[in-house]
Parts: sequence; structure tokens; C-alpha cells
Amino acid sequence: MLFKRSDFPTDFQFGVATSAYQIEGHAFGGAGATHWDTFAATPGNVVRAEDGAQGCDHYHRYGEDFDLIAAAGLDCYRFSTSWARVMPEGRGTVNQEGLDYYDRLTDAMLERGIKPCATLYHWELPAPLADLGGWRNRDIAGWFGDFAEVIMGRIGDRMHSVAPINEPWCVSWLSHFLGHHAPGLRDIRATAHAMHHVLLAHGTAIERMRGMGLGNLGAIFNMEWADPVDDSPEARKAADTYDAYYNRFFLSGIFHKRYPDLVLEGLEPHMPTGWQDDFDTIAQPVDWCGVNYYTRKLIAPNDGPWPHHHEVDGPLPKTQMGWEIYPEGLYKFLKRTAAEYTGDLPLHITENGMANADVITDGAIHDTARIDYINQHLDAVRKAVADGVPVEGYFLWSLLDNYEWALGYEKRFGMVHVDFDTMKRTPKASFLALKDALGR
Ligand code: IFM
Repeated sequence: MLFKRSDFPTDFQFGVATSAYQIEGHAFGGAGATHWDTFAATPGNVVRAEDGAQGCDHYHRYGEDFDLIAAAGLDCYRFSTSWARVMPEGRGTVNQEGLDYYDRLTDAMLERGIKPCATLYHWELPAPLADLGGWRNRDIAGWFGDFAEVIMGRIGDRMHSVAPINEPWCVSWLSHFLGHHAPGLRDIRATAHAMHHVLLAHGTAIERMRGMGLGNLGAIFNMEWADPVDDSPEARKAADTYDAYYNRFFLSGIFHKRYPDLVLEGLEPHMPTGWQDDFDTIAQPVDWCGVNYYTRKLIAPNDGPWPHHHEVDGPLPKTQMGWEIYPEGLYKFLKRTAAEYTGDLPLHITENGMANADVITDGAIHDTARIDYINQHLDAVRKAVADGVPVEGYFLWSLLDNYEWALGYEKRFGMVHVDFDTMKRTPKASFLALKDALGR
């Protein structure tokens, strides 16, 4: 790596991030069915119809995985709690086995000196709630608040930080407008409802957790830089619209108590009744803001229905996901988020990383592309810190190769290789390089 721990402020924290459905193995421990199980079981939705039933068998192997985190010298572990594991019906009955599991997980982190950073929801909606309309149903805010109280009632006393929802854009737009993720809808009214309800659920959970006396609560946004395909005003507006519904909508709801005009231009007729009255809940104060950053998009205008645009293939080097590598976007987002939304609030990069077609050669994995990617993005972080942006942490996505949702197990994001037949873990060159850089 081209950096050392000492190149960052003294309290800067390094961590690694994962999520429940992607690694745990949802077949174990009495977890209920989720909308990802049914989405994956429907032909055409997921590569090879793969699901999270086995994941990386982290459910049984978390001790070994936490040993790796500790060995790498990382300070924090960002994990998520599966709603369907804790409450298989989504409401009512609690699965004690699920609570016991997260209890053991928490203690296993603490025993190794790793700070537990929880995200309550990383996409595995209990199927019975999907039957009731899922994120389209306003009641989800209350159901989610109840789940927050149940899970944090058990492990909240030992959390370093908690965020309610991972990537509201993915929960709403990607899943209800583009249909790429469960529940696979392509409907503008469903999208408008989900976008608003995901924020209402976020605020409700923050309110409930504050009520329980929990602190260090945050919000996590995925951000994608949008550049116009050319210099025309039409292309500029197309890119600004993409930026508005992808990035600004969620930040603006939570930090400005309003939605951007460029989004309301398309979504206002489809918003749920009374949405304007929900901002006091949505904008519950948070203690930090998380930025998940991977890439940028080139956007071109078109004559189709709103949002009147489409993505264009860009010229930059790409990852295994086909995503352009654009570290400048991270720098620009850190600057802009602080300047326009969060001010002095601590920022954390809660996800950043790349998929790479990693193979084992003579027992080793030479993922130099990932090392370069991390170097370039941490350089962008250092630049932002030098400019006075209060960035306090960086979490690499991800610890392990895992279930990459609609793309199945093919895309490898881990700094530790997983053989999905044997579940054997093999640290890649990036793991060893990070360990070297962070060594205390
Ligand atoms: O794997 C996902 C994760 O679940 C959410 N953020 C982006 C990652 C890579 O696509």
C-alpha cells in the first residue's frame, strides 16, 4: 500500500464491511424467508438463481473471520443484522436463536478488540412484510422501529455505532424503479412511496434508538458521481437529475427537510399522501454520516419519459462489475457533503472497494488491481482530510468474497478469497498489504 496508518489523523478508524444475507448463510439458525429468497427463486432475476442460503457460512465460521479482521489490524467491523433472522414474520414473534447469534457475534468482536458497527437493515426484508407491500406500505416505519428496539434491546449496549438502513437508493430506486433488486418492481408510484418510506423508517428507528439511550447513530448513503456525456445544457440537466434522485434526495430529506425540485418534477404526482408532514421524523439528528462510494456514471438525455435520460459507457478503466474507477468522485462527494449537508458532522466512508476476477495461483491471489484501487481512494480521502473535511473512518467492502445479489457469487469483492465449495478462506495480496500498512 502507498499509505501508513500515521498518514491519517490519530483517531482515524479503519474497518471492513459486510452484510448479513451476503455472508451468514440464511438457511441456518431459524431465519425466516426474505424477499431475496423469492426474488432469487424466480427465473431471470439472479445469475444461476443463486441465493443467500449458504452465503460464506459465516454463521458457523465467524470466529475464524474475526481472527482475520484482528490480524489485519482493523479497528472496526461493520456488519448488519437480518430482520428475518430476528423476527421471521417481520413482526411479533422473536426468534431467540437469532438474537443469541447476534449476541455471540458481538462478544466475539469485543473479545478480539474489534469495535462493532451495526447496520440494522441491509436488504433482506422478511417475506411476510413483502406480502403486505414492503417498502410501499407506510406501516413499515413502525414495523422497522419495533425491529430496531428488539435487536438493539439485546446488543445495543455493546455497539460502537449503529445506522438504520444501508443505501436507501438501492432499497427504493434500484429495487422499485429499475427492478434489479428484490422485489423487482418497475413502477414509478412504488418508487416514490419506497423512497419516502425508507427515510421515514430511518427516522423512526433513530427516534426509537435515542429513546433507548443509544448514541453514535448515523445514516449511510450510497453515492454515485454523475457527469454529463457532453457540454450541452440538456446533458447537464440529465446528469443533475440523476444526481438529484440518486444522491441528493436522501441527504436533502434528512439534512434539509425537503426533497430536490428536480426529483419532485417526476415523483411528486406519485408521492404518498401527507409526505410533506413527515420531515420532523425523517430529519431526526444523527451523529455521523456514512458515504458508500464505488464509481461514477456518464449520463445522456433522451426523449423517453421522466427522468429523460440513460447511462452511457464511459472511457475509464473498469472493475469486474463494469464500473469505472473514478477516485476523484469520492473526493468531490466528501467535500460537497460536508459543504452542503453535514457541516462539522463526522463523515465515514462506510463502503469502498472493487470486484475483481481473482484466481488462486500457487496458493496466492495477486489482486494488485484492488491494491491500486484502495490506494487511489485513500489518497482521495487524505486530500479531503487535508482540505479540512471531517472524515473519521474508512471501511473496505468487503472482508470476504460473497453473494453479490442479482450477480450471484461470481463477483469477488473480498480481500479474503472464499472457495464456495469448501468455504476455505485465503487472504489475498490486498489483505497482506493492508495488514502491513495498518500494523501497530
Ligand atoms: O455488495 C454490495 C453491498 O451489499 C452494498 N453496497 C455495494 C456492494 C457492492 O455492489
